Amino acid sequence: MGTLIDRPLVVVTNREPYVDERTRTGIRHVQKAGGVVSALDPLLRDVGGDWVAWASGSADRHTAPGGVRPVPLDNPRYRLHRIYLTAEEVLGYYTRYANQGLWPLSHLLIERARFSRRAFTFYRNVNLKFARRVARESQASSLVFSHDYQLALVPSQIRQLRPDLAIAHFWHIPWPVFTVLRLCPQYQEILRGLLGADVLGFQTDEDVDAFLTSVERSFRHVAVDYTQGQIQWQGRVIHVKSFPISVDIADIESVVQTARITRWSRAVRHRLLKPGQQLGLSVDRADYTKGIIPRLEALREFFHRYPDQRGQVVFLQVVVPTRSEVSAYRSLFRHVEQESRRINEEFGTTTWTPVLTVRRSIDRYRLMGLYRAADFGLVSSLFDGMNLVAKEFVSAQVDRRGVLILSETAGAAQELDQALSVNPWDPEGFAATLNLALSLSFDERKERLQAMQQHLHEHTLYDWATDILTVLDSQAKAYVVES
Ligand code: GDG
Repeated sequence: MGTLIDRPLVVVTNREPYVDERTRTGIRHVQKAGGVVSALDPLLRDVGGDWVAWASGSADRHTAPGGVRPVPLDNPRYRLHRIYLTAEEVLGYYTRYANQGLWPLSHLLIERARFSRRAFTFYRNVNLKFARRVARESQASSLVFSHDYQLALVPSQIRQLRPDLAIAHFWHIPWPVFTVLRLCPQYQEILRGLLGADVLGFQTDEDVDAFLTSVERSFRHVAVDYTQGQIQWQGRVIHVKSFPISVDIADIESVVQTARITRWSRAVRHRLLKPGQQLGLSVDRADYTKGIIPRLEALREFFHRYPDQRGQVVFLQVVVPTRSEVSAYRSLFRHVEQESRRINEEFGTTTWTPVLTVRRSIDRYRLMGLYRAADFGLVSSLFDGMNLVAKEFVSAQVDRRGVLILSETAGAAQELDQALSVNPWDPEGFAATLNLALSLSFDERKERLQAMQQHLHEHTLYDWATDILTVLDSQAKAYVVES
């Protein structure tokens, strides 16, 4: 990584990697959970630079006079630039337009999507605040790396303010097919916003195809080259490519083999399992796209169809609170509790509770220890850009005992082909696959894991970032040569 980044790097995301929260006893400095942050924080810690993000913590202003906070606190490696927003702005751009509009639409859950012109006005104005800060903080040679569906207009806004900057934007979630995209009343503005970038990254080739088709169908004066993944638009060339995001497998392997996490991982098995029982694990933000309810329905089906398996499996679900300002998310929590209780009441005994729920965020080290401890991991997203949990599970399985059961509609399924694949919409098929997973021999589990671990060693988080920034860097150089 070090050799590539000889230019200053400016990362732009909605969520900040470190938040300062006011508590009764003082100020708590928290590292946030979530795919985007998990991916980018190690990168900036490694190469240094600037990160622009919304200041969401209650003590953020206090700890960042002037809007800048060096992070991480114990060993500052880069500068976090905080964007302060009013409650009304957050409601409009984040809760409404991004989370109740673009998020469900991109995951093809059309009936959940709500759009409004008023919310879009907030979205546009808040995006502009981000763009202005980036324009101010960037040096002439900076590479700008912006992210995701909350900031789709930022690339073109930055380009207007600073045409000299090289910009890559990565879209972390699925890109919807055009027939779905066009339901968004502002879809052309969203596309124009993204087309301000030099490089547009998506998780899979399917996303790239869907994006290129959307552009071709939306505008007249545009040339789309599907083979090269290039768009000619307003005298510029935009490179559109899939860059599957990944994890730092070497780091995860070393974390789970520390003495503390090895002990913790053993203790978890000892505490939760009786001899002969297998431990199942799922870890999700409590989001309706993660298929938590369909998974519990499949589990119920499993205990119905395979009575011999009752008492043989303990299923631990970590469900991390998220976006609690949206009512669909609050009700999902209640629903998860009801479904889990139903399974426990129907099948549980005085000595066996089939489903255990952890309803809070767990520190990263222990989370990796849980992955190591499990005999099988369940990822059942209805739709998912990538799903880093699947890759983390495989990475942490140093004892090679765990089977990964993975939704075929998660981006990760395109790479982790030794996982057992499930259709989250098919409870009977899901239950049968779960039964198969439990019966796999140690040798077969080991072989499958080895193949997937090798893939992850060859496609790391650093490769992901390097690939995107290398393409961006060469574009920027080509541009300088031409002009
Ligand atoms: C979006 C896209 C795409 C979870 N619970 C805890 C915790 N986590 C961490 C996991 C993992 C991350 O959060 C979740 O990442 P996912 O990829 O599964 O999902 P999203 O948050 O929806 O992320 C997704 C991703 O962006 C990256 O491009 O893969 O498709 O939707 O890293 O470990 N971390 C800690 N405690 C928890 O309790 N510390």
